[in-house]
Amino acid sequence: MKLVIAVVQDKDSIRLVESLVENGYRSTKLASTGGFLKAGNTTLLVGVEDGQVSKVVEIIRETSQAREQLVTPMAPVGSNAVESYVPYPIEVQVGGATIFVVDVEKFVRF
Ligand code: 2BA
Repeated sequence: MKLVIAVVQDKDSIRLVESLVENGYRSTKLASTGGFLKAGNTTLLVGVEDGQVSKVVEIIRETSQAREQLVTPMAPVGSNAVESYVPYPIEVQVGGATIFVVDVEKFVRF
C-alpha cells in the first residue's frame, strides 16, 4: 500500500476531492501553509493500493493548475543593510501539484 501526499492550491482542492470521490478513492484534506509564500494551500492524503498510484496521480494532474503568483520579498539596497531593505514584487509559478508517494507499513481501519 502507498500513501500519496499531494500539496495543491486551495482553488483546485474542491474539484480534486470531488474527482477522487467520483473515482472511488478516499482522501483526507489538510489545511497547510507553504514555507516560501507563507500562503494557505491544501495537503491531501490518499491511501491506495500500489497499482492505483498512477490513476490517483493522473486525477491530481487533471484537476491541478499551475498559476503565477506575486510575492514581495525584501531586497537589500545600498550599504546599510538594516535600514535599506525595500520590498519588490517578483512572480513565481506555483504548482500544479507537489506529490510524494511513500510506502505504508501498516494500514488499519475499523
Ligand atoms: P511554497 O513553499 O509557498 O512555494 C510556492 C512556490 O514558490 C513554489 O511552487 C515555487 O515555485 C516557489 N518557491 C518555493 N521555494 C522557493 C525558493 N526557495 N526559491 C524560489 N522559489 C521558490 P511549487 O514548487 O509548485 O510548490 C508549491 C507548494 O508545494 C509549496 O508552497 C510547498 O507548500 C509545497 N512544496 C513544494 N516543494 C516541497 C517540498 N520539497 N517539500 C514539502 N513541500 C513542498
